[in-house]
Amino acid sequence: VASGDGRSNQNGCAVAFGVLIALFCMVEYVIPIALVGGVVIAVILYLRSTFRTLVREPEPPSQAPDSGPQPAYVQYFMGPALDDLRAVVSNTRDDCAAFGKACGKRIRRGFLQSWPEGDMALRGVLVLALWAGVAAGAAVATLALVVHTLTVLASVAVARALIWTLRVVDTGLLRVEGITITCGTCHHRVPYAVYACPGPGCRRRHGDVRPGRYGAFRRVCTCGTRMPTLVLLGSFRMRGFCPYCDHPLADRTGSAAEIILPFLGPTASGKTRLMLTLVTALDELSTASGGGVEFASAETVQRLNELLPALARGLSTPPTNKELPRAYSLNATTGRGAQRFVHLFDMAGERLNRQDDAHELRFLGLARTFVFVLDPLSLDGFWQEVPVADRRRLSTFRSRQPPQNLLTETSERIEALGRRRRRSRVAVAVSKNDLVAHLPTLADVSTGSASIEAWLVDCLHLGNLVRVLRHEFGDVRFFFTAAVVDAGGRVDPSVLALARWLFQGEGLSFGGEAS
Ligand SMILES: Nc1nc2c(ncn2[C@@H]2O[C@H](COP(=O)(O)OP(=O)(O)OP(=O)(O)O)[C@@H](O)[C@H]2O)c(=O)[nH]1
Ligand SMILES: [Mg+2]
Ligand SMILES: [Zn+2]
Ligand SMILES: [Zn+2]
Repeated sequence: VASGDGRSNQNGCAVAFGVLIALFCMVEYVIPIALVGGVVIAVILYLRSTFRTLVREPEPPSQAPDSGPQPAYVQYFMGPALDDLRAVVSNTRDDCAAFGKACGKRIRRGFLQSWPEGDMALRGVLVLALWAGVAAGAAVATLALVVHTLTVLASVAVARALIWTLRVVDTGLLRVEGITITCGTCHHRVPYAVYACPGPGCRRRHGDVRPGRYGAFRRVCTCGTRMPTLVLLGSFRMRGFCPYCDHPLADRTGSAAEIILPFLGPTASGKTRLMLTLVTALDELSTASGGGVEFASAETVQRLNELLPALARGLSTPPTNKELPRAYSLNATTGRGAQRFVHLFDMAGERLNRQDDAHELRFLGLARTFVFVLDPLSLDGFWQEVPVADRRRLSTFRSRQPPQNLLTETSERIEALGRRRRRSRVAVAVSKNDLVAHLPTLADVSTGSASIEAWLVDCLHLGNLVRVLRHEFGDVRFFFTAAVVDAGGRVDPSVLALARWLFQGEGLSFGGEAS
């Protein structure tokens, strides 16, 4: 019995010793292994979730197009980056939790439930190791996610700051260069053109392509076509439309400052003819300086090609129709690199007489330079002096409406539209000079502005009109104009002089005297 007791004691000691060694091994190895395992698994789960979200998704644009008004993809840092961040965080968290749970289950089933009842210490160590691993993994995963979140947030902040800076710089550059966009059809000043997507077969329109929600330097249309956002990158090369009336804007609009030039005067005073010769004069001056003039819209090409041949053949220009005028848009450049969009507004005198339409003539409020056309033949004081022999011939060209009231009212209308007086300029073109220059009544009048002004005031009793003009405009200049071209198609020098004054005052300088 005694020996039997001793053996069982020995057995008991051996078991206790074995358990101790096992405990020691577990504490020494299992817990560190669990810790390392937890960390490695957390890192793997984090990397897997990041890889799945950022890399394995299809190439950017990785999201659906924006459901907002613009048919384009949202720029990555303006939205999707935060969605991806949310996805990485929640996926990593869910994966880690799932993995921790799965480990717990396995240990419970595989080890703890099949182990002998009495080995509480071993079970304790295993549970401890599991928790240590889970805790270490959770800590490392949390750390990785915090670093990830901070990095993404910092990148988003930097990218957004860059995009908005780009937008401010772009707007600033346009301001400094005085670049504006005016619709030639409805005469609205357009803050930014609507552009047609240049992608083949794509008819989508993009409202505001400036750097912002949809891209920094480029935006991606729903069809996948990349579109430049900045004038510097050539956004003006896309086809632009007016956001107010949906009509096409002038070609390359938005790439240079504009000159708005309204021609105002009574019916048959000579506005259309003067406008046509000014187009020719601008072309001559630009070409002579090393630049040139392009007609900037298909409509301009069509309408000017209808009118200009009459001028070359010395025929009469037809009366202008009474619709709201559509601009003749030209893109003029000089040899010195200056470029301007010139919008010429030629309206029927009859329409100008209608006071109730005043609010429709928005271009009057946008222009800084005006051409008032004054037919001397329409003034009774002048007509009386025309020799009877000439009257018959001249009466076919004569405007029947004296200009005083119309021009006075028009300048008051311009004033009311808020032009800053000191900056606006008016050229008074005393028209049809080729027809009347030889008449005795003009014998003593030179072609200088002061001389013409004195003649209008003293001989033709237009003192009141001249006073109103001097009051309403910062700069008033008087010209005699002969809206004719010679056999070689060259415009009369009087119109060249008018063109120089009109366009140089708006920043188109042609250099030395172009003959
Ligand atoms: N010879 C000559 N004819 C001119 C000149 N200016 C105008 N005319 C003629 O005068 C007539 C009226 O000229 P337009 O330019 O059509 O007049 P308008 O002011 O545009 O007239 P509406 O459009 O009806 O308001 C036409 O027969 C022109 O050919 C000019 O400087 N010289
Ligand atoms: Mg006309
Ligand atoms: Zn418009
Ligand atoms: Zn498109």
